[in-house]
Amino acid sequence: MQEFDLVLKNAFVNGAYVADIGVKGGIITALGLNLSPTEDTQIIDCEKAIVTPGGIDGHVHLAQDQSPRAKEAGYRCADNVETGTRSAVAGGTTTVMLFAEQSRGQSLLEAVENYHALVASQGSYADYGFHAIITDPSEKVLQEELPVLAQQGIMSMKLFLTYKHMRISDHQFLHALLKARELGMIALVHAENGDLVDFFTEQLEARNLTDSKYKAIAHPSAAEAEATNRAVTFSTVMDTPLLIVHVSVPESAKVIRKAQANLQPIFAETCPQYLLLGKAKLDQEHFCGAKFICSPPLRSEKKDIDAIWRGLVNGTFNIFSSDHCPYRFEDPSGKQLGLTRADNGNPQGMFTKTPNGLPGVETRVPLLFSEGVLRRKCIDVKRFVELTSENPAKLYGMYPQKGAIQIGSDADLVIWHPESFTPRRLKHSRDLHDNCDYSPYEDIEFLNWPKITVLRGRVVFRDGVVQGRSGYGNFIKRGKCAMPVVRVMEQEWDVLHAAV
Ligand code: DUC
Ligand code: ZN
Ligand code: ZN
Repeated sequence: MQEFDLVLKNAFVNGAYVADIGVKGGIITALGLNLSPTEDTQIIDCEKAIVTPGGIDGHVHLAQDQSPRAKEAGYRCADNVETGTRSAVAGGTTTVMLFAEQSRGQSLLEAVENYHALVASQGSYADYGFHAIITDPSEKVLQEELPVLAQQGIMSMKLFLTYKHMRISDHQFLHALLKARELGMIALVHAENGDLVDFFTEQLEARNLTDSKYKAIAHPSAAEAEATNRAVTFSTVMDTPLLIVHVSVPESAKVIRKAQANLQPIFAETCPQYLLLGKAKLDQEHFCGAKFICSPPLRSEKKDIDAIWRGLVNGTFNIFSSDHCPYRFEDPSGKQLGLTRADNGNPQGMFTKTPNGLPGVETRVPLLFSEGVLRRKCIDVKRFVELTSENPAKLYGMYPQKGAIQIGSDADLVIWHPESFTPRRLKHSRDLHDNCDYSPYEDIEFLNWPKITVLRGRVVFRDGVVQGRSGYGNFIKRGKCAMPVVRVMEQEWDVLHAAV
């Protein structure tokens, strides 16, 4: 007889069928009716509540204040690895993709080693992988260091087309994509035209228009659409799959949709803030707009937000990530860095000095379940699972170890409340487990929330309380992107290889 450490009885698996889920050694080993527990088996009766695979957040910044640049600016991230991953599991996310950031001139391998050491010192509640942020794609980094990272299972790089201290030139971008193609890595691109943003920022500053609401004007939609178009063009020329991260406006979604219709290898991510928060959030008294400063900024009206929702429904967006990057509001090293005094002594916001980013790793999965599946009913559970777990697992080379409720997959599971859940408005201090001091989503009434989160067979969150300690989370060694793409078998420039 098969033995189990854990059996989830009466699970409404992915909202599709009711079955028991048997778990042994952290792995799903059986799916069936009336699985028999033994004496030592832990049993959880799901009472036909929906059970989905543990969420995978493809975009999480934790302890991103270690770089010389962040130190110089005096930024302090609200979350380290321990608090950020504690928050993740409390919101049904069992795997987070973190960013190991290379400073210019630094070895990429050293940046990754440092980040490994940081995570080890703090311990993670969730499983995790790293994207390597490349700010200095030197010959050594691309030819010697990246292949080592690929062997270590770090199969993704993030490239920036904006931010003075991070952006790479088009020439460097092409080199990085060429290497990504060779190693089977996926490139994530922050697509904003840095010169356009810098130009408008300077113009606004010269006119003393620096309050939080001007952040939206400093980053015109065209800056995102132009850089997206460039990234799409380069990806196609290089025949290398690429993901545009945090797409925020319909103009870029349109570019992406057209490329996808053409079967170009383009994937796209959007985030809760671009579906649920509009430009009015930046225009609030008492510097409160600073709580909503992020890049790309919130600058949409309702009709544009609706267009982003449509992209989520029609498949333009493949993954839904948080871009969790929290700074406390009441912290002189957090959002308050952007509060200065005008010449007349009145308080004045300075969006250029306000750290960019919003918290959201805990609310991501419940928000999409509540808003997308239950309130708007514009996506079903299947699509919800694709966006929050299955596609990130495929894109980042973890499928089917992660992102699936299948025999052989890690037993990473979220048990939702049965229908008896009472809708409730979120209160940061009562409900969330991060180390920030606010949530951008406090106005929203949640129609459900994960009741239990299981990571590799262990209950890590139950009825509002995180269980156990940090340190159970493992580093996940990843393989190649498993999202289907149509490759162009022969490029004209393949002659370059032939000539070597
Ligand atoms: N924008 C980013 O690109 N990353 C972190 C936070 C933010 O607002
Ligand atoms: Zn970014
Ligand atoms: Zn980010």
